[in-house]
Amino acid sequence: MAGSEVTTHDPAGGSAGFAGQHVTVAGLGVSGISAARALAGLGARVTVVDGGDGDKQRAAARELEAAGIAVRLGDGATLPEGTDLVVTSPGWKPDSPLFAAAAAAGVDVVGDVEIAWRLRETVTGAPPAAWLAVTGTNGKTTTVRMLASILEAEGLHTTAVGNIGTPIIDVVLGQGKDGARPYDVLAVELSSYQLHWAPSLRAHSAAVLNLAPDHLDWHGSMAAYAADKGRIYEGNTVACVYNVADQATEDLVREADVEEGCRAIGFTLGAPAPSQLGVVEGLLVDRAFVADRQKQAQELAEVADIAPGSGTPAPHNIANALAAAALARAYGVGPAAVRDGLRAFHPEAHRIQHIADLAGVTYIDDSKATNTHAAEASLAAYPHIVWIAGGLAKGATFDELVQKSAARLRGVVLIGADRALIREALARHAPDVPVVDLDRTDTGAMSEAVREATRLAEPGDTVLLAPACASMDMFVNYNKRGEAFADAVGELTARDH
Ligand code: UMA
Repeated sequence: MAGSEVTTHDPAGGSAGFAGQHVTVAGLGVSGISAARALAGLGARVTVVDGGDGDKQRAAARELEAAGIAVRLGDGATLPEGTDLVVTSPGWKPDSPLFAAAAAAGVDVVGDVEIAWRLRETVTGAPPAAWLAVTGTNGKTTTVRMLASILEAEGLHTTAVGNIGTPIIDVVLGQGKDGARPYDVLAVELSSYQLHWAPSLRAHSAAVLNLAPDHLDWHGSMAAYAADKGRIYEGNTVACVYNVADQATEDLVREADVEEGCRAIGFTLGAPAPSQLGVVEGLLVDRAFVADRQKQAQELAEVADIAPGSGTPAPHNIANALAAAALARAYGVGPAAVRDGLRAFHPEAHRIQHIADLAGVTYIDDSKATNTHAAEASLAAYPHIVWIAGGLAKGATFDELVQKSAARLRGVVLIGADRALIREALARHAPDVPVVDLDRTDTGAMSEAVREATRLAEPGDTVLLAPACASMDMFVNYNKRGEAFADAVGELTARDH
């Protein structure tokens, strides 16, 4: 390794090799702030650089400067003099000029996940918590939350960390502080960005849920994106969990260099083959972690145990539950805890969230479906749908999504800046489906969309907000878009039905 060498074995929370090092942290967001504070706490001389110079960055900069950390705003390209190591935030693209400067100076660039991984053995002196890692284009957050719920049901001390929003360095360094019980195991959500910058990560077990084109502007190609996702399997010790329905995930397992004895475990919505988890007559069944997988199967839970109270689970959430169960079983969790953990799990807001049943019509908020892959999973979950779609397309095309979903569509209400792209795909592949095209982006637009959708719906139908687009043309974020949908459903009167 050029530049800096970080020692990992450093019992009782020493400097872990960072003392006296000049570390440049790229990015003053959630991960950058966490990394900067942690490294300064370990005795490193830290400079944070950020290309932005807005109010948010200035406020964060003042706080870090008060803690003795140098911050340079408005220049994310120049490498500070004397840098020994660059620790980047995940959002920074590999071709950023800062990294070209680092390469020219022979300085390593790693991410905050890499630092957390290297530090994990230095903190309590006890064996570090195992990492059960999850990636995939969609479903990561749900799956790690399900996994954490299952691990908790087993009585293990755990938490969900990583891309989910809790910086992993904070959790690793916070271990055992103030007498707190150290974590037994962590449920780690990893994005392709984080995986790219974490070369020495070796999880206990890991899952890739699915693989569809996303973030191609960051990675440069689908092959590069897949390769970064596949890093999650590198060095796994017990299980590489893949999606039987998504060959690309199994290919990544095949290409991975794992520890001797590590097994490939599939999950499927069908009946499981040996070394798979699957579904048989409404039951989640394990044919992988049993004494004789040729002859035996272990019942884990009923499908209805997945977040009861949130309606019938959508197929992709059954798949997420199977992936979470596979990782938990790889860690040695018993069947009862899988059932109890899935029962205790509550879906996050705006992810296939059941809002109301009114006059026989079900209203579902999947505002989180900001890309076509997520919307496709959501549309596959209901037989007769009035679909509310549109927003910012981010360069996506909609033909495949419309083709696959056309037979389920009772009607479509289009909103947002790029709605013409969806309208044209509908004209090509679903010309008989009625379409309402709402040419307004004011705050009342969602109310009108919900009223129009209700007009198109018949009893037994689902009105589904699954925009397949980002929200920022009309809303602050997808949360606000989902809230506007729920408010609009709340405003419906008997007259609307
Ligand atoms: N910046 C630059 N130059 C650049 C890029 C960014 O100066 O070229 C600066 C920005 O001005 C900003 C900071 O860097 O101040 C932001 O860094 P970041 O984009 O890496 O974001 P963080 O706030 O550190 O949050 C990151 C993850 N963000 C991304 O991967 C884009 C969060 O995932 C994650 O929760 C958090 O770390 C903690 O681990 C969010 C996400 O959208 C939820 N992830 C993507 C996804 O899920 O699809 C991958």
